Amino acid sequence: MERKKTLAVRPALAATFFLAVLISIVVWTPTFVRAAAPFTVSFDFDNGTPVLTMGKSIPFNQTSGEVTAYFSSPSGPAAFSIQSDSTTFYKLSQFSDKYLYDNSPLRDTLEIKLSHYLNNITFSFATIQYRGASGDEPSNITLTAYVDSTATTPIGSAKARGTWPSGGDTHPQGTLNFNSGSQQFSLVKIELPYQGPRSAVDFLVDNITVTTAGPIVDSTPPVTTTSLSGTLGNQGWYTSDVTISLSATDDMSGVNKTEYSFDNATWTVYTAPFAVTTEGTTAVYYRSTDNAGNMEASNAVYFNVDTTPSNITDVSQIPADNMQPEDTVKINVTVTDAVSGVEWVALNYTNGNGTWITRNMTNLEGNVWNATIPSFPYGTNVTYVIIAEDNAGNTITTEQIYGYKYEYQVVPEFPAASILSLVMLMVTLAIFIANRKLTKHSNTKLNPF
Ligand SMILES: [Ca+2]
Ligand SMILES: [Ca+2]
Ligand SMILES: [Ca+2]
Ligand SMILES: [Ca+2]
Repeated sequence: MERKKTLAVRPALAATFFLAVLISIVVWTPTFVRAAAPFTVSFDFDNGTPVLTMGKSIPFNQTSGEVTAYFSSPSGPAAFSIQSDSTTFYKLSQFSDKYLYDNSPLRDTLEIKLSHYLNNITFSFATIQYRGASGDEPSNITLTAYVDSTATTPIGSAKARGTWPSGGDTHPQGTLNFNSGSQQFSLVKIELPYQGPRSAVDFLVDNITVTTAGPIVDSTPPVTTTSLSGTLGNQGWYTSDVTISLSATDDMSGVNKTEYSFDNATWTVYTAPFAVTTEGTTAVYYRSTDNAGNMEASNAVYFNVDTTPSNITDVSQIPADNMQPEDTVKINVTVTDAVSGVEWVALNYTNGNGTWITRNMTNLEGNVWNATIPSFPYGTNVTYVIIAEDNAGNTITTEQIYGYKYEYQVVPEFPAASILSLVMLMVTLAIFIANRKLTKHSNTKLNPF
């Protein structure tokens, strides 16, 4: 019977649902005040500011003394509202008049954000369940504490179960206490985890007493870490721009700022990842300062960037032209790389049969590299390109630089010049023979006697 009456309260609560959704859009931001000395205040929903009317749904603020608590739930505004024994028809002697009642039949989480960092919280609770088979224990209610609403990992938790009612009370009631020791928290989540088919899904809280944490004694600077992103080539060189991300954590008071510098003298406040486009070796110095003013000693990360391939110039061949079938051809080139240096140079040639042959070039002296193309028969067309890779792994070919391949032809077996010489020789010989015949005939003619 009592439970039925409780359910009758809900339609009236639903009427305020829409308004409450609108209110919940106005985000209340805790100011995270640190008290000069610890003090204790209580929230009992009866005496705080503003006055909470019966039936009021979350979210709402309650201020008690210097501390403001903001009550909300991921389940939405219908999940919790202000009620008392006069509206629920329960009898709960551990509670003062008004309490915060979980009136949704789901498993609902109550979140309480506080304006101050705390290190202790105590509250009264009742779990809405009825004693069934003997040996059943009342359900455990749990509290999980977080540094603030951005924290994903709790600093700790506690659980407690009430005792079965006696003396006319209707539901199990108890008290839960959580003390965080030297740690601090400003957000708690209260819920009833599933504990079997007979476990409670609804609860009430009241008389929430909190103790603020004292001033923070923080003498440890934050710790900053870096992460680099870019295309990593060979031997630790990046072959692209490098983007640097910094992140920092602090043990107690929190990170106030992170800074970076390229000279360890002029500092810039870090707000977002930034790119370094300068080739060569770059040092990025970094440090962070916490809210207590502790500054981390500067650290540095060093990295190498080479985005430019080597330059290949002065390609020469010996002999320069008129290659004979017995000639090997020496190829000399000059290769330079101002940033990471030249790793290797190769000669790639073909005699036109479709197969390319690669020869490593030898570093003769300075920037001069050399390789030899073997001799080929009369009339062979030889095509070649030079390839160079720098120590970072950037490669380039002469064809990419200049837009063409180098080529030469071994002399044909009967070059035009030789044929011409032969023809001239034969013509000379013919003239000579003709002259000889003419001379002989004349002599005959001139000497008739
Ligand atoms: Ca109360
Ligand atoms: Ca519930
Ligand atoms: Ca610190
Ligand atoms: Ca280079």
